[in-house]
Amino acid sequence: MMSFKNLAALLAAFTVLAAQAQSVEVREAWARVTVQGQKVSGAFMKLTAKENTRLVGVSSPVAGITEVHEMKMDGDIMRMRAAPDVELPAGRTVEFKPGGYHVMLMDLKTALRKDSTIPLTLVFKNAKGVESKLQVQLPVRTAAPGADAHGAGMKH
Ligand SMILES: [Cu+2]
Repeated sequence: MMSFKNLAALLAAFTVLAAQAQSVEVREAWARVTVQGQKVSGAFMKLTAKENTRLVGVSSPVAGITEVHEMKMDGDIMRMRAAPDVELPAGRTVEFKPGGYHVMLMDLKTALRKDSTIPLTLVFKNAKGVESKLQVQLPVRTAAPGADAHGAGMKH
């Protein structure tokens, strides 16, 4: 028979787990609309972690392959590479935006239609190595305001 003290400890542990799941705030998330036949799109958002955290995985049922990519200037050439591990320092907002970090949705199984939403699962790892998952619903939009360095013509 479980003692009251053990039960209290167990409940406290659950509370900690629940809090960890909420430890990264996702704001202004959106995915880019696709045109007929387009198999690749991008998703963008702002991530703010309460404690030092890393984004170690992304997945979405709408895409065969989902990866985090980073675009960076290499001299005067813009290069894109996979970023399997993105640092989210405590309290600092990391922006995923066209021309920087972005979630690449490849081998799309369905068109991303304007005003629909798509699910995206983010996998985080905290400083202790504990993983947590967060599922977000991204509205599908035509574009964010401002420059667009990662449009439909982008080759991967
Ligand atoms: Cu990309």
